[in-house]
Amino acid sequence: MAESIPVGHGADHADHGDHGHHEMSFTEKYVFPLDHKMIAMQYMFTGMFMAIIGGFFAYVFRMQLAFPGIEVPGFGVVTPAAYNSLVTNHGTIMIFWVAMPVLIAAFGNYLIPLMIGADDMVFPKINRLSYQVFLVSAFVILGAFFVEGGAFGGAWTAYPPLSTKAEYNLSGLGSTMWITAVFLEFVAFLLGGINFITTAMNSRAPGMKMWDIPMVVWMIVIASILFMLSVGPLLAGGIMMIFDQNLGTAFFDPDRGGDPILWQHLFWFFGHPEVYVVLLPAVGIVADVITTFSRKKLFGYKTVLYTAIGTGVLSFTVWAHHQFIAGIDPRMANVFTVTTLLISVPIAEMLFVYIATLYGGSITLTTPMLWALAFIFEFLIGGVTGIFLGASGNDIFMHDTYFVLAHFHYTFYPIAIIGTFAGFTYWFPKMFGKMMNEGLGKLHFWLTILTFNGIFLPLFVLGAAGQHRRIYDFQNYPELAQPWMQDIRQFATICLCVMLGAQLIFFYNVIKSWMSGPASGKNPWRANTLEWTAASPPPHGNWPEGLPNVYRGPYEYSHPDREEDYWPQNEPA
Ligand code: HEM
Ligand SMILES: [Cu+2]
Repeated sequence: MAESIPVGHGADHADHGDHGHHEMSFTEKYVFPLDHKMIAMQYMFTGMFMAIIGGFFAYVFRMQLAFPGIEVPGFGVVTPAAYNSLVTNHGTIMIFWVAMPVLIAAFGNYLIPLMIGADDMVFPKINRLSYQVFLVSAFVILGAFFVEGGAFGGAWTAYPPLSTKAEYNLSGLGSTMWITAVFLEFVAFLLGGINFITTAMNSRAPGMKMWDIPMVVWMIVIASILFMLSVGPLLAGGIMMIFDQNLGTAFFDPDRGGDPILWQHLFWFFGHPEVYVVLLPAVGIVADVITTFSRKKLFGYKTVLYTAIGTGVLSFTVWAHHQFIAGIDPRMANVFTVTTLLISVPIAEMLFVYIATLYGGSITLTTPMLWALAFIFEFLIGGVTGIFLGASGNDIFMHDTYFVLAHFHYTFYPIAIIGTFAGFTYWFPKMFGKMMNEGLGKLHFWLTILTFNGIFLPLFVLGAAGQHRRIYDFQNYPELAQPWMQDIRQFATICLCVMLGAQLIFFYNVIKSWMSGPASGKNPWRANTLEWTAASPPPHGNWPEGLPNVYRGPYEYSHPDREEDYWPQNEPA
């Protein structure tokens, strides 16, 4: 069987003759594909579809916060229960059904074989299975909105006893569907991770050494390892939660001797590394984009790599910073304060490395480059505000306020949205063989970035003024119902509406460029990495004429001995 032997897949292809293949039916090609690029597209467009749903939920509950009690156009009046389940599923969907599938699965599937010079993943059938399990999980999470009691409303962190008792969360079946969906999604990513790691390690083109692997590939590999190492306890916790919900066990139920804090440990032991699981691929995308558009070598390639690994290891030691007010021993809180403040060092270092890469480069501000620069700038705000929250004494005041909410949106939004746009606009010519429209791309960029800051910067202020998260109607709290506060809420919501509207420009640009954009050729950005040596879009098998050889690292831009300012990895010296 081809997929059990790493090198076998290529041989398998040769058997088909000169890639004429048998004509694949529509179902074989688009519904149950084995080609890594098609699976990548499935993940990409499912993720984008889920982003629209997650964004729509944000629109509905932000309308409720800005104009309490109104009939939200396109939704209706938001009840308190609906508010809770919209917030819960917004968070859950954005992390597990948008950030994960797009950044890891879509970019990982698309880029890993193409950037290491392989014709496909090592295990194409596991790859296909991964997407199928993922798709089922998406149906389960969305299906919960249609069952009796509605979708789960106990927050994306699902703390017991709220999450385990139907009489508290009011959504018996919905809460079981929520945890089942998350469980299935984890299974899908375990299956995907096996492929990413083995393919990157075993199927590299001849001549490609460890240090010749492009950064985005490394980052997806490290992220997959982090995911695998952290998810086990939460999978166990998920089963325990399903038992508590349905079979009368009491792992987490304090009334009957269970321990609700146990869940918090299991959740955050996974939950904090999860931030790095989605962060690292975005960091990798940014590395590849900024080197191309500053025509410079990545400053400190190995430094970035070791830093990423070090950050990954450290990320297993910070989880209890989410539990500073959960009654943990203050001495223990000190330990977690120290580890948390420590982890900001490598992250800051990575950003410095990027700034050093840009320094003195000949920078062109293309749309992907603007996104990459915005990532550096906006993520910096997320990182710096995290330091406030990592200090346990301060977090006693800040915990569960909108300061926290603004902080983590300044990390997740750059990761999931900005990072994705950087990668998507950069590799669009490869994926579809067409150039995107730069004017529309820039308009979309500026509208999205300005409104993003318009939404979330003011929320730091509200948070510092004591505004709590997960509140349905602030008019019930006189100290939070002051007119200036309501003005800020309305401003944030209006910015959100403009931002969501601006996404139409993006989808219009994608469809129009795909249909009638100028042809891109193989290497429109004059970049070094191997994917740019394949046809655009690459055919099944990627290089039917024969796989490339590699002679050097991925970032040899502006080499003094060369006339051209780039030096493709596959070009003999
Ligand atoms: C599209 C713009 C977005 C807006 C306007 C927005 C707004 C919000 C607001 C206001 C809340 C809290 C509501 C409450 O506590 O009552 C929230 C929660 C959350 N958001 Fe977003 N968000 C956006 C995008 C994202 C993205 C891209 C991610 C992650 C990739 C994300 C992840 C989360 C998470 C994890 C929660 C916590 C949910 C919970 O408390 O259970 N959001 N969002
Ligand atoms: Cu954390």
